Parts: sequence; structure tokens; C-alpha cells
Amino acid sequence: IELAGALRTALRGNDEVGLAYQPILRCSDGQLLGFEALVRFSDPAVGRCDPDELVPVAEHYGLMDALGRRILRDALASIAAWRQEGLPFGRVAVNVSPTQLRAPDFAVDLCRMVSAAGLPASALCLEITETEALSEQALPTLTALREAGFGLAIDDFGVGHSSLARLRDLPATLVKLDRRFIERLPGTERDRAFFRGMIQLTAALGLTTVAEGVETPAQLQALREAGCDACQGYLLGAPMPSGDVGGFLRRGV
Ligand code: G
Ligand code: G
Ligand code: MN
Ligand code: NA
Repeated sequence: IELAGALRTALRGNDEVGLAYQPILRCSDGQLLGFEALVRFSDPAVGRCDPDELVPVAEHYGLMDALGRRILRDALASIAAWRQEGLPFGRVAVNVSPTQLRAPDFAVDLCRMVSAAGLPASALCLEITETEALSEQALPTLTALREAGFGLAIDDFGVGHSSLARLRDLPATLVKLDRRFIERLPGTERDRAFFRGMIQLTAALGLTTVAEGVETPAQLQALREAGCDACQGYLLGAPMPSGDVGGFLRRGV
């Protein structure tokens, strides 16, 4: 279809594919911890296209490898530029699709890209969806990435197929609690107890927790009370172009 064609053309060229950066803040005091890079493809013929549409099309047409590589390249370039400016932007999270993760050379390629950009692996956190992260075949790659120093986040935690037994053994550093849980806050005592339990479980495994889709002060208050580490959402800041990150940081949070 048209979108696949537009994407193929964009990937053949050398322009940025388009990333927006959404801030991630510590719940307790609002300290900035980092940003999540979200792909924002737009094209004169097909208009603006969100990742929910773009990623499946890229997967279906065999373009995900090239798209994933371009996203990483652009994110690393922005990180290097922010560093040059001395901006305290924290750590940047990049979403990694199942196809990318399954490529046998993914970890080696990524290490090479990061050092070519003059960055330490710790500058990046890789977000992997729960279903993929918990699959048996992902484990060697995840272990290699973790050993190389990358942060590893389980994205959309709690809504996919998952086994708690596998979660226990995963070399992850962080879990992102899906928006569907946050939507239910402050909610009933039962909703809050459920949420508190999730935080206790992940904390017991040594994982940092990030709540997604935080939209109201009441939700943020509930997160604090439950002991959630970090938050992300329209209340704290919408995804912004890389050029706006400096201004956002200077304005203070
Ligand atoms: O930005 P938005 O809310 O539309 O993102 C929707 C979904 O797409 C999110 O679940 C996010 O994890 C995923 N996504 C966003 N950017 C990327 C990306 O660069 N690569 C991959 N694989 N997924 C992404
Ligand atoms: O990685 P993930 O799939 O979770 O990506 C987060 C998605 O959620 C992005 O597409 C982003 O644009 C969107 N998003 C970010 N903050 C909010 C929010 O506060 N509310 C809602 N509804 N969506 C959000
Ligand atoms: Mn994500
Ligand atoms: Na998510």
C-alpha cells in the first residue's frame, strides 16, 4: 500500500524518519530521569502516521530492520548533540521491535552503532514488549545487551502473555506499567491494592517501575502512594521534537 511505498522511499533516502521525545520523571520529586523516543513518520502523500500503524506495515513489508536501524541512528545522533550542548537529558529509551530483536547480530550491531556515536551503552534503554521479552529465544540477546551495559525495559508490562516465572529470571532493569493500569487510578481500594501489589512484586525483583499514560494529578498522587518510581504521560510532558528538548530542560520541570 501507499504507506509502505512512502516508508521505503524515506528509508532509501538519508533524512531523519522523525522521532518525538517524551520525558520520564521521578514520581517523588519530579526529577527528570530521561526520555522515550517515539517514531513519528510523516509523508506528504500519506500524512502523519503513528507507530501503531507504521510498525506493523514495516514488519509486513520487510522494512522493519531498516526502519529500526534508522530510528536508532537518529536517536543516537540526537543524544550525541544534546551531550555536546551539555544538556542533562538523562537516559533515552528506544523501542525495539520483535523483528529487530530476533536478528542474530542485533546486540553486536547496536554496540557498534553506540560506540561509533561516541556514547556509552548506558546512555540507552531498550524497550521490548512483554510478550517478546518473555519468549525463550530472546533470552541470549537480552543477556548480551544487559552485559554490554544497555538498560532493558519490559514495555506494556502486565497486559501481554507472560509468566511470572520467566519475569523472575529476565535480565531487565525496568518495567513500564501499561496505561490501562494507570487509567484505573485512583479508582477503588481494590484497584489501588492491585497496583500496589504490582509495584511490590517488581520492586522485589529489583526492577524500576515507570507508569505510562499519566494524565491527572490524582493519578500521580496514587502512584506516589503506591511507591511507583517514575512516571510518563501528558500530565508531565507530551512527546516533543528533539529540537524542543533543550528548551524543555531549561524551563525546568
Ligand atoms: O507514540 P505512540 O503512543 O503512538 O506509540 C504507540 C506504540 O508504538 C507504543 O506502544 C510504542 O511502544 C510503539 N512505538 C513507538 N515508537 C516506536 C519505535 O520507534 N519502534 C517500535 N518498534 N515501536 C514504537
Ligand atoms: O511505548 P508505548 O507503546 O507505551 O508508547 C506510548 C504511547 O502512548 C505513545 O504513542 C504516546 O504518544 C502515548 N502517550 C504518551 N503519554 C500519554 C498519555 O498521557 N495518555 C495517552 N492516552 N497516551 C499517551
Ligand atoms: Mn515504549
Ligand atoms: Na507501553
